[in-house]
Amino acid sequence: MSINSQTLFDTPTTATPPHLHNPYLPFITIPPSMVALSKPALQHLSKPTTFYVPLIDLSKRDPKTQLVKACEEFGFFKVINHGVPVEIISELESQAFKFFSLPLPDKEKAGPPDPFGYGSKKIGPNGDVGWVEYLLLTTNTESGYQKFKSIFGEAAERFRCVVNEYLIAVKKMACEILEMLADGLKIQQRNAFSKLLMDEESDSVFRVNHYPPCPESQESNGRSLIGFGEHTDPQIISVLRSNNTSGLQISLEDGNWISIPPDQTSFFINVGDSLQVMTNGRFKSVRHRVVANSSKSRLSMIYFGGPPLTEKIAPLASLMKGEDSLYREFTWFEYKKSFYKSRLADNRLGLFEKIAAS
Ligand SMILES: O=C(O)CCC(=O)C(=O)O
Repeated sequence: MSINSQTLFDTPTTATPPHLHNPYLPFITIPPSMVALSKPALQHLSKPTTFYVPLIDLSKRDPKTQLVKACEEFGFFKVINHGVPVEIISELESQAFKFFSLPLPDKEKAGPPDPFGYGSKKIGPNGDVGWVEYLLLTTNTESGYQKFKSIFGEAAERFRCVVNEYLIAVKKMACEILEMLADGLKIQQRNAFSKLLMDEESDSVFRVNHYPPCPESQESNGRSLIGFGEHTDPQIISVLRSNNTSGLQISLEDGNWISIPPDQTSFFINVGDSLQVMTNGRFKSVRHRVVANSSKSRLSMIYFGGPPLTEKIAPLASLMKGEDSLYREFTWFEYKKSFYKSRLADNRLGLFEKIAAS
């Protein structure tokens, strides 16, 4: 069972300008539809149970069995000794903070996110909102950066270079993980998953989220606002790195929400819907969300490794061993079209499950 939107409630809170000195003044108007969690609900849902985030040390000789187990049990794990240079991560983070500290009208010149560019509060086209502002970029180098030239000037080029360096390193790590997973599943073709990210036409995206601090008491009567509503990632694999501000939560199979302690030196990996389908449900696409932090800014950077638009997504034959496919085949393009019509919290794979369709 996973938690549904009835355990959340809409907050008809209107703007209550809280802090005259709040550096995030443009954020103080809370849209009426912004979702908040009551304190008791949060405490109940984020039980400090005995859950430990699976920890994978990529410098160890053979973590494939651990990797497979983590993907089967939670669809979520943390990697250390990942080989992504700290300097690249720090530079990208500082460039991103620099961008988000610009006045709102300047940032808006890099918007709207149609689908790439700067966005604030609105997530997607179907009414989802969160206490977040973000940059959404394609991983195909050039497109999208024109929007930044007018505000970043010369710095736009440097920003593009740092994003590229970061993406090269993170994609390499993601592909290594996918290859170890294929090994762990005894798939002959080691690159069965990774080749989709390596493909020149790979439809991967990069997102930088900034969650300004959101003081609980005055803005929402002790309720904590949702920074990014619950959802699963549609692609194959997501690689998330954040600064040391908490907020990320994952949903366990029993519906409990677990807060994930931040760790700026590590990466967190999510299994996406497409990998769930390719493994015929053996790997779990993890449901997750972000709760706004009351005192500190959170900055997260996520690489979403996706397949080419024309790629057919279906369980790999070598994993079926006589089982029936749980999903009807679809192209990544069809899946994208379908999830762009949905809300964040919807069970978007549901439409492609064979049982649901019959
Ligand atoms: O910001 C985070 O930590 C996670 C955000 C997220 O889930 C997303 O952008 O899809």
